[in-house]
Amino acid sequence: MVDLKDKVAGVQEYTAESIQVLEGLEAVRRRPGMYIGSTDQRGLHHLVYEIVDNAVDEALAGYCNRIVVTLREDGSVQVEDNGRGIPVETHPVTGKSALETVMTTLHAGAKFGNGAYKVAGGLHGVGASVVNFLSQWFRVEVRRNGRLYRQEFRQGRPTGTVQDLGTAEGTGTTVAFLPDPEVFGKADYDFATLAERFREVAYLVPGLEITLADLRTGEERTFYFEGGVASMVAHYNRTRQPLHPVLSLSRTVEGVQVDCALQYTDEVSEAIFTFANCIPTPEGGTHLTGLRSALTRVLNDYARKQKLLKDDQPNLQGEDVREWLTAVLAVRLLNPQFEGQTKTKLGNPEVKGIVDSVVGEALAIYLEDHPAEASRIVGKCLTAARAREAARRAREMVLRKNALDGTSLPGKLADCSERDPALCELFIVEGESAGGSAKMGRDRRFQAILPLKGKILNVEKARPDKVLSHEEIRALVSALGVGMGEDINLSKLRYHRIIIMTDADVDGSHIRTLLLTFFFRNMRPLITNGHLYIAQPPLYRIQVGKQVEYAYTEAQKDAILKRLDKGKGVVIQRYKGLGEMNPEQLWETTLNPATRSILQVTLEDARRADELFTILMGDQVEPRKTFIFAYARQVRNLDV
Ligand code: 0RA
Repeated sequence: MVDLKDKVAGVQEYTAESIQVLEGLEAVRRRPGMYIGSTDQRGLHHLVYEIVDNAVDEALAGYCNRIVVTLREDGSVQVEDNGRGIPVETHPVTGKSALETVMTTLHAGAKFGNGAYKVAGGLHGVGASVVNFLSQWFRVEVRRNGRLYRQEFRQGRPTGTVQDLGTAEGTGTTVAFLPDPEVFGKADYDFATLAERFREVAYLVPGLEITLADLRTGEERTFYFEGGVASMVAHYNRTRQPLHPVLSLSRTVEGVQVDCALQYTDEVSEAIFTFANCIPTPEGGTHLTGLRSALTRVLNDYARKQKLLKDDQPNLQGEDVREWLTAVLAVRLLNPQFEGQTKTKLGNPEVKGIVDSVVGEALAIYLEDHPAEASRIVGKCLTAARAREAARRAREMVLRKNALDGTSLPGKLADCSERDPALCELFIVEGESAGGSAKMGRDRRFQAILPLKGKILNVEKARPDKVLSHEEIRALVSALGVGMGEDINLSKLRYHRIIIMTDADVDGSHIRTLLLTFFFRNMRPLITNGHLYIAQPPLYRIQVGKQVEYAYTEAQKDAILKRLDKGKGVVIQRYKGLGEMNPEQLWETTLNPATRSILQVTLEDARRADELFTILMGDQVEPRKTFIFAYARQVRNLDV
């Protein structure tokens, strides 16, 4: 913080106001970037816009129709307008002229304008004083009351009061300034950039003529458009084939002036340019939201009413009604709120509804009155909707293909470390808890685990055409890496043994049936090449003392019990599901190649599963129970 007392000491004649003025000046010179964004070429252009915008305000107020901007050899800029002239009369309280106050007080414009400046522009509204503060020299000449006045400044400080230079004709203001080389270095303006902005302003203020003259190069451009935003749309579309004449409207509702022009063309490229008080709003805001909402609503209403959109067709979406559109939307309001990253987004909430209703009404009337044009426009929107749908489907295909090609492995897969597929096994495990045990119990060097959610097979999802929409099945396909159907590529198979491991109950056999059917229909070569197996977990655990044995069938259980001495106290545990086994038991009984038994699936097995699938879909319970043991060939103690 600056200590005011230190500053004021010994300068007793300073008033409170003059201290404030000095503070503003010093703040701006210390941190110019805070006020004009940067001190490069953009900042330099910003200075020019700031002064021009003041003249534009005078034009918007209806008092000025000509502005001449001159870039001079020495790097200085002159902005001349034919408005009323900035007041030079002395203010009774401050004892200063309005001119000096505006040029030496931060944000004076708003305070000073008070109604006279009804719609204040100013790119960021920092005011002419900032330009003055950042200029080596700054000179204002005013023609007013039949006389010519002048006041000059150096680095923001007046070198004297307003001088009366004698009689003069007309009215107007001429500001000339040299951006301070201490701040900006050598002034380097870009003619094209400045010209584009002035072209824009000329569209937005119809009837205003703006000339940009560059004395360094001799270049000169003059912009003048009577047609306003409609001219802007026509200009933008000059290389396109329009579907109808430019539709434009200008209305003021509740103090908000809305100027909008739009035209559909046969070229796909949404182009909507929005402005608030002549300032571009590339970040959009409430005015743009209102316009978009009106377009979508009115075009849908019209298309429905005219039966161009059938009852069973979904509504046109926002993007559909903008795809072929060029539009300019300019609003003017008293207190614009600029928001967003770069303060180029209009925030005033009331503007949305106003733009929506004003534009909606005009568009609805236009469509009603011009049926031929209307059907051309709606036709384009429908085309856009169809294209959007087609694009969505194509995108889905690509994503699905990508998800299935094995380049991206599913997150739930616990892969093995071995990279030789001939040595690798994939266990497809039913249920989260069994999946957990399997992950812990496996030999992670060559055994991978893919857990499937328990309720994988409900009848609806098992419908053949829906199977692939099942996330679990997609995970399986991408884990295997071979693709499916006609594109199947066995050389990409990531595991040479694929082992289905499900509970020995109805749900388990249900899931096996689904998986077998799926493999039969979509990956048959996996079966014919002997890659597909079914794990066989034990049904019983039989313990006598420290001796433990497992039985995989009822007959086995009986044989074991017969062999054992029953007097010692036999403990028999019946496994109802894989989840009841801890990791060690699972390894011992079902995973360990040295001790487990697995069943190799034959094509005939799968074919019958496929047949059975239909039965299962028919909800017959009985065949499910016995199905798997009926036609799977048992392979015991298969060596790795
Ligand atoms: C407010 C009041 C009056 C003139 C202006 C603003 C004005 C400001 C600028 C800035 C650049 N050129 C300008 N031209 C005019 C005068 C009001 C009156 O005369 O009654």
